[in-house]
Amino acid sequence: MDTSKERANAIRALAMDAVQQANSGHPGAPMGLADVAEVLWRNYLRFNPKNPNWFNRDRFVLSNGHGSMLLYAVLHLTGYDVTIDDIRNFRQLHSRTAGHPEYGECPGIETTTGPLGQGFANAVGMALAEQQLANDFNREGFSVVDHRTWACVGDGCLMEGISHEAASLAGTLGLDKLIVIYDSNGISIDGETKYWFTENVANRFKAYGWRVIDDVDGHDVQAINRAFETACEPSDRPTLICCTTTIGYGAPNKGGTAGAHGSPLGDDEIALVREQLGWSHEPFSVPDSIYSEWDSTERGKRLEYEWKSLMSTYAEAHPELSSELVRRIEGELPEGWNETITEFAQRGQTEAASLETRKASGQCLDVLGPKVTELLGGSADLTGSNNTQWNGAGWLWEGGRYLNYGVREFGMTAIANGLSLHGGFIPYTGTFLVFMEYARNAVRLATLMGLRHIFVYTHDSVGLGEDGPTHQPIEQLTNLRTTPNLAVWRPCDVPETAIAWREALKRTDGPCAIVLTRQKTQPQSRDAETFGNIAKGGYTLRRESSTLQLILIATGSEVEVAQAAADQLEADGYGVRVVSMPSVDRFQAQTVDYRESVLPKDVRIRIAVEAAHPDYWRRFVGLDGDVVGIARYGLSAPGPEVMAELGIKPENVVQAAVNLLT
Ligand SMILES: Cc1ncc(C[n+]2csc(CCOP(=O)(O)OP(=O)(O)O)c2C)c(N)n1
Ligand SMILES: [Mg+2]
Repeated sequence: MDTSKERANAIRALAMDAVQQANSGHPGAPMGLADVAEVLWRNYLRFNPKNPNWFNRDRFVLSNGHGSMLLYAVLHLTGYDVTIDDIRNFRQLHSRTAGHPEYGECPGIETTTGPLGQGFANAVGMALAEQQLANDFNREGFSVVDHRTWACVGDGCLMEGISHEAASLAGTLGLDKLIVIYDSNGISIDGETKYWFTENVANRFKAYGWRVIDDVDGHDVQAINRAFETACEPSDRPTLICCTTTIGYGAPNKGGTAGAHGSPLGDDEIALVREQLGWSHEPFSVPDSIYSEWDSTERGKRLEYEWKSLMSTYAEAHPELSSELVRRIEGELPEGWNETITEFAQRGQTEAASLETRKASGQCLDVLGPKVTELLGGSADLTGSNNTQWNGAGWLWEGGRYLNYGVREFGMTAIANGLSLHGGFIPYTGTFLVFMEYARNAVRLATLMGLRHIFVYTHDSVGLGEDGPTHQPIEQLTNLRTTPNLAVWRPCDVPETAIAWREALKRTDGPCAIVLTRQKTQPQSRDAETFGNIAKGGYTLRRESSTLQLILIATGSEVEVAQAAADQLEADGYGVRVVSMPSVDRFQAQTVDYRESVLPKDVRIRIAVEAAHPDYWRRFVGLDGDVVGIARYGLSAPGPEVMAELGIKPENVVQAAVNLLT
């Protein structure tokens, strides 16, 4: 028998047997893609199974992540630290071979791609990272950053809107080392896609400016080889390879049908597959001869060794560039960055001025941008509104370090996740807070994967004014704050904004959302100790002048509302404290003693003030407190009028306080 078929059959058998054993999973895609994978991993993909993080490896993203058994099987066969027991434990509690290829749990998994289409965009980000690093660091004779990014996508990925966003931008950016393999099997969960997915995919990608290699028989090894050969020839465009495959290839009854997509084939059908493929081995048993043909450890070692040798001569020829590249690869921030932004925060304190926090954020970027070269920013066509382009950043299209993502929030966020996953960059991405929802699932995946990625969300409340309720966020802050592993900051003035940026950059195990106003906010005065407490996420901004009776908790633009209410209440003889809480998650991470010092348990009369949905704050104000918030959609009018009309004003806070105090 043709040995490549045998090697592919090893994937098929592992996939169908693991899914059968788990009684859960997707055998169809791995069985359909096995021939393509066999050619790719053995002949084209450059990787080192013994060092999955080798920086110059080719990246491979399985965007149709339900086919995870394809990946687990190939990682196992090529020599990664994925054992046959890992395969046996597919989808079991705490196993490394999780339901979808979850990032960080199994060596060789480049990203988490359960949600269809996002892997495509992640791959675009990875290819962009490679392109930009190559531009910055490669020198004559030293192509130290030089790898391809491969992605496999299914019908589902290409139906998803995000694939349109990401493919469109990838075409424009000319990501020539991006190669996407389309698993065209005409099947998705509901059955034959001819009833709901009929566009000409090849022409669609040609229209995006891609090189398209069409009509490749995904079960003909020669044809696949030829297609990959062509895809690796130099081009100025990304490449799409359309492979026609049979889902569940080898299964006589279920193959070619949705029945092979997402459930075990069943013992009878599996027996027939063994017969049809001529694979007589027991489940989870692969002959040594096939293992040794798959084994890529020697080749991988050699590839990495060659790169390391190149890096050491590069270090001699270009010592500064080389140490900068190594720093970037290791994800270490440059010396002095922290001092720079802290000084800026201090200056913001002493030279207090009324300013939009989005502009304060722009000023932070002005000081950080030139120094922190790994920052790669962009906005979904709201650059001037988000204040995300620092002075001198330059547009990416003219060789600068600022990317116009276009009006593509979801694509932007997932592409930037890819930049982060690749390494060498810390991306930040801007849009209006309300349009975070367009990007929502990519935000979620950034947190799930623990990525360094800073989300800049401006126009953070009804205070944005005339654009009206479609643009005025209400429930979004709660959404962000209840997202696990997301740091959220909603600063009230320049110093808080600068500290938010500092803390966001310090994070290495997850993303951060910085939520900013469109409108000006008043500067708050702080002594040195109070200033130092900003980084604790919540702190006493204003101390009561007599026995503490009431605590006002506020964030962002409502801190000044709370302050004005406190002026009035103090004048009326009440002891009122104002707590600024720019980051709830950060505050919650403080010691019990610290939290008690800010919010003493026995002070039960508390009012939270925030121009957003009130429910979130109940956890801090309890049943004896109150929230001045907004539980309806906004209104179109000048910002201050909308705020007042919806009750975000000092008089209302005073009234709520009096109600509770008397
Ligand atoms: C965003 C998103 N929507 C829905 C799903 C559920 N889902 C998983 S696979 C699938 C069908 C995918 O079809 P295709 O990509 O053609 O995969 P194939 O059946 O060919 O393996 C769906 C709807 C998902 N994982 N992600
Ligand atoms: Mg399909």
